[in-house]
Amino acid sequence: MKKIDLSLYFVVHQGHLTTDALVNIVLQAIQGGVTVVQLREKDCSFEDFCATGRELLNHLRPLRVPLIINDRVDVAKAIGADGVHLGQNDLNPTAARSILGPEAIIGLTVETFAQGMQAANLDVDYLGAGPIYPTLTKLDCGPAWDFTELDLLCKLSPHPIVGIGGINASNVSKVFQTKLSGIAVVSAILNNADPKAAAAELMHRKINSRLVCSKLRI
Ligand code: TZP
Ligand code: MG
Repeated sequence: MKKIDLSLYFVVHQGHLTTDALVNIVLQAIQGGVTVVQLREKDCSFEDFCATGRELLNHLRPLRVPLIINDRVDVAKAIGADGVHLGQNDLNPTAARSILGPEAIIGLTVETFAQGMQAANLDVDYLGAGPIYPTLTKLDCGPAWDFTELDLLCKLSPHPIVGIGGINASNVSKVFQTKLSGIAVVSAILNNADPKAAAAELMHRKINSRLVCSKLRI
């Protein structure tokens, strides 16, 4: 069984940043508590995606922080990334597993409770449930999750679940009243002038929220 700490999952894209600047932000965020990094590039050539991915890998491997590639199994395979994150319309997880092998971390997006339950028998390592809240970072996603359904899925699913979409310091405590294993964020860290402090604040609020829940036995 692969061990992956999903507590604070940072999804990044290069945008106008240089690769050095992106790496710098990621390293600061890791100092603040980020446990997994995903490289998510939507308009990027295979070569550029691989080049940025390799640079991140060079820095993340010594820190033992996994690098997940969004959508592109070919990129993940080419650079030897730790895994891939797949949407419902990407290559299916079974095919991805046969390409990447048993050690690869494979994540799958679920936008509905039904998709979450359908994933029960799939050979994936975690589910990404989103959006938790509406977000400007991804405009083409479905409606936000209902928290009661989300919590039920967390209880029934054999896979750990990460919540994504619109999560920030002001709502993370509420998000962690659910049974989610972790949260995934883009803008809450990437758009913050101090990525380390932003990550640390999210982790701090998670810990406090879980402490309150356990005291109240929620
Ligand atoms: N999938 C669902 S919402 C989302 C993705 C990739 C974007 C999350 O970005 P942010 O800035 O944390 O809302
Ligand atoms: Mg996708």
